[in-house]
Amino acid sequence: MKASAGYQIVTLNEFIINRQEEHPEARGDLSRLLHHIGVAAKIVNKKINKAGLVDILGEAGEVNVQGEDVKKLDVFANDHFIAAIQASGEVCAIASEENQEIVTFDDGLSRDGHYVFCMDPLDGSSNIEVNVSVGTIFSIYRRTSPEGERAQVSDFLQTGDHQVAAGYVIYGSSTMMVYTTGNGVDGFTLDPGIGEFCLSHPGIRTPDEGRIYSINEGNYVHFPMGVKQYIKYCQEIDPDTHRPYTSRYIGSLVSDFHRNLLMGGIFIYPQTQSAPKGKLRLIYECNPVAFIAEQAGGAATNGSTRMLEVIPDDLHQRVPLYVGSRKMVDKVKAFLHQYP
Ligand code: AHM
Ligand code: MG
Repeated sequence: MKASAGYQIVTLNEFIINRQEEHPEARGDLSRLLHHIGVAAKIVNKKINKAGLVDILGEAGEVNVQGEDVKKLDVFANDHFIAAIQASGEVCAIASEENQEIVTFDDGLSRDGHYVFCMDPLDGSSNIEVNVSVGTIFSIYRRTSPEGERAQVSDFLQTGDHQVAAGYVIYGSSTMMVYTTGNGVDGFTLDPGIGEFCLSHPGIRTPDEGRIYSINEGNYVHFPMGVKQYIKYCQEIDPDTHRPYTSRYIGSLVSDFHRNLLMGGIFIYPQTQSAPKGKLRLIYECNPVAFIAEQAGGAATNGSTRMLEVIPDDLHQRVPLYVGSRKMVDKVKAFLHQYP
C-alpha cells in the first residue's frame, strides 16, 4: 500500500496476507489466527494504557497456578486472548499461565482446529503498578490428537522445535508485536493514530556478540558456580572483547529479551535456591523466546540442552533459561561445563 506521503506502510494484516501468498498451499488458517492475536493485543494494550486511570490495578482476589498473586490485568488479558483465539476457530485448546488445566473449546469449529495455543497473557505483571513494560508471550503448535476430537494435554507436551509460530507483544513506550513462523523474525509497532500494527522491524537479526548481560544478581549467592564465574567474566576488563559488559535487568522477560534481541546481549534466569528448576516456564515463556532468538541468529539453552529440544513433561514446567546472542550463550555454556 502506497501512502500519500510517498513512503510505504505495511500493516500486520497486509504482511500476513503477503506471506501467505508466498505459500500457495497455505489454507490461511495460521494467517487468521495471527490476525486474531493482533486484535487481542490491541484490546489488552488499550486497557494497559489506561491502567493508571481506572481502578483496575490490584489483586483480583485469586492466586494463579504458580502460587503468585494475580493482578486484575492478568485476568483481563487472559480472558481477552482466550476469547480472540477461540473466535479465530483455528485453535482447539489453550494452555495459559493463568489456568491450571488446559482450556478446551468444544464447539464444532474449534474441535476441527489444527492448532493449540500456549501463552503467558501478561508476563512481568508484578511490574504493572510501577508503570514498567509488560508483555504477552505466545506459541502455536499443530495438534497431535485427531481433529474433531477433544484436545489433550499431550497436544502441548511437544518439544519447542515443533512450534509453528511464536511471538510476543511488548506494551512499552510504544507497543510492539514481534513474531516468527520459522522464516525469520519481524516486528510491528502499533500506530495508535490508525490502530494498526505497522511493519517497523523487518527481518530482525540479533548481533552474534553483545555487551549486555541481564540477570537478577540479587540471587547471586544461590547461583550455580558456572553462572557466578560467567558473571565475573562479564565484569572483567578486556577492551578487546568490550568488557566489562553492561548490566541491564528490568525484571520483565519480554522487555529484557526484546532489548537484548535488538542490541545484542544475554538473558539468564538460572536455577536458584528458591527456584531449584529455574523460575520461567518452558512451554509458554522459554520455548517461544528460544524460537525467536534462533530465528534471529541467536541461541537458547537450559544450560545443557538446546531449549527447543527439551522434552516437556508438565504444562507448567520450569527450566533454567540462557538466551541471547549466540557467542554469549556459547560462553556461558562453556562456564557451566567447566564448573558443573
Ligand atoms: P510472571 O510470569 O509471574 O510475570 O514471572 C515472570 C517474570 C519475568 O518477566 C521476569 O524475567 C522474571 O519473572 C523476574 O523474576 P525475578 O523478579 O525473580 O527476577
Ligand atoms: Mg510470566
